[in-house]
Amino acid sequence: MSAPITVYGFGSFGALPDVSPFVHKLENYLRLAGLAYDKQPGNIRTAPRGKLPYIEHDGRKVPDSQGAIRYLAEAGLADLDAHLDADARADAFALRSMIERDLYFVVTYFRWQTDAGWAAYGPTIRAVIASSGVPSFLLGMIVGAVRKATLKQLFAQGTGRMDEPEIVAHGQRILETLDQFAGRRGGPLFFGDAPSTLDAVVHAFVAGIVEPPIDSPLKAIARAQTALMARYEAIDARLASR
Ligand SMILES: N[C@@H](CCC(=O)N[C@@H](CS)C(=O)NCC(=O)O)C(=O)O
Repeated sequence: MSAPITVYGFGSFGALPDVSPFVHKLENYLRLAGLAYDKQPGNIRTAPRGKLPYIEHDGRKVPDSQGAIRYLAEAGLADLDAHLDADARADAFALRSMIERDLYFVVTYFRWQTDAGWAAYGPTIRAVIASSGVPSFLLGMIVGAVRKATLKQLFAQGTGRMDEPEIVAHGQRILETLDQFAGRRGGPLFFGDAPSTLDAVVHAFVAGIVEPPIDSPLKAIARAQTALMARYEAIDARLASR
């Protein structure tokens, strides 16, 4: 029997297993691969790369959702992408990059920067930070500092310098591109009947847009992408059966 796997994340957000789509992706991957895991609250100050998620397995700490997925394949524990040919791998890499390095910041903007987003999301971040043991008299200050640091990242990355219509248009372009690709191959999942890493990624990020009680224009745009939503529902059903 293999050593247990522990996933370090932040904590749930309503129906989502974690506030972070990267933690959600990794949990999706493990569930789709049928690998049991334990979930623990992580600490970004002691996390191997100062970010969550990371996993612990067999005495090793492995940072980064994709790093953990690569490690699981190299350790012979699971490789959900073994069935992909070179063409599918190229598509999957391009789409994952677009989601994780572009759509992520659009989603971040609508959670952390807009007044409506922060009104809905801020209390969850406050609860996550409170559960890490921050004394209540410091809580407001720490939450404010974390929000400020996140907005600084958004500005440094570039999304924070765009005006809102540009951000919406960019998010729409990404969701429409995903919809195009979703309809390109036979379903029910992105690359046929067997799940892949891209299914885990798409599910986590689409869920992060359509499920939370955050009123952003992205929600209606995502819901209008029928091929993408069909894939999302199929992955969701697959996850529910695990
Ligand atoms: N490439 C990383 C990204 C992880 C990431 O950006 N995590 C964010 C939360 S969504 C984080 O830990 N942020 C803490 C910080 O930047 O201080 C992965 O795939 O795991």
